[in-house]
Amino acid sequence: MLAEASSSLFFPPEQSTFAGEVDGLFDFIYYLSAFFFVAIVAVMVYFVLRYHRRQGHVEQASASHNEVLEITWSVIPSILVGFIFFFGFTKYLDMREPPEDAYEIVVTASQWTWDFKYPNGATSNELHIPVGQPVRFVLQATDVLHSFYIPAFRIKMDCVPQRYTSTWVIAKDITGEGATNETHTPYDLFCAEYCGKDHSRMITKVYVHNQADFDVWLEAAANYLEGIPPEQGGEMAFKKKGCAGCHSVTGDASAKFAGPPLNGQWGTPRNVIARGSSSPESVVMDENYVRESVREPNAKVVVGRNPVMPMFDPQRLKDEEITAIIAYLKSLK
Ligand code: HEC
Ligand SMILES: [Cu+2]
Repeated sequence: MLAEASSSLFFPPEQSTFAGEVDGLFDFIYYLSAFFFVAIVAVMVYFVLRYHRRQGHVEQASASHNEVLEITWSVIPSILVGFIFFFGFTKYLDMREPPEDAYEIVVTASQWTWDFKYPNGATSNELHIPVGQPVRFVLQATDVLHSFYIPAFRIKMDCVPQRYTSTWVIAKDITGEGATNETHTPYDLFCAEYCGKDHSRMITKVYVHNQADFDVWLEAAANYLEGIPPEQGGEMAFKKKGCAGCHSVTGDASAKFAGPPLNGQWGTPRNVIARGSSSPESVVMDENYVRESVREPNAKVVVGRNPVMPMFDPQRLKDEEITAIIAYLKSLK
């Protein structure tokens, strides 16, 4: 589609320092298999035609042994397989061991969003990294298995509940605005482990910046609520924290949104069942109701709705962010 950096027959452009080696090994295995497939089928077809049973033909005793042939078909494949193992294993070790000075980003996967946390406290749900520098990802999952997969970088690693995994990468080129090479649109980041209903929507983008732009982005991301009106900051928080993945703000109640639309709801009453109670009561959507919906989503659940709203603790969503989101929800007609 685009004029690419080197790209292989099967994969997007190679955008990490690993990518060329991964593709090289993949191509080697692929073409080797293709070669043997064609060669074996061709010989087989030839033998079937040449030696099929004919009228009046007398069978010969089958040769029990042929040393030259046996050694040949043992040694050549052993060398090939040995090469594949050696190359694959050493590259695998490289991909497991980040340099010590790698920049570290904590990745949290949860149904069905990605959350990236940077050393200065900034968070985002699109991934931003500096170019040409080792970046280590520490991966975790809050609910079920997910898998962190960036095809352009050729890295993939499971995110496992109750434990940390990691992977790392060096990105080769910058993306998007300010890119010296216009062909690099932001890369895709997928969840590659089936993780429930909206697994296929657990997709985000990867932006690669030069160091100066990255520093600017990082600073702004850490203090993104400062110096802008609360409802505007609230809108950013709503998107950054993944609320927008489940709640529409246009009244769209279609199945792609797991939660109810949140526009036009401010100040309106709803019937809820409080935890531990069996009879419904009426509450209006006010500041405390929103705060409680986020911090303790199961405290009150609207009658007839599934209690699947995830809990956002102060680590994941700061108090200032809730305050800003409240201002945003008030502004939504
Ligand atoms: C995984 C999907 C999901 C995400 C992410 C999510 N919610 Fe929800 N939310 C729901 C569901 C489902 C409900 C309805 C169940 C209930 O009332 O507890 C809900 C209910 C709510 C309610 C009460 C709505 C009402 O009409 O009473 C509010 C307010 C709310 N969410 C705000 C948020 C905010 C703010 C965020 C982001 C910080 C967020 N939600 C993230 C799924 C989600
Ligand atoms: Cu997933």
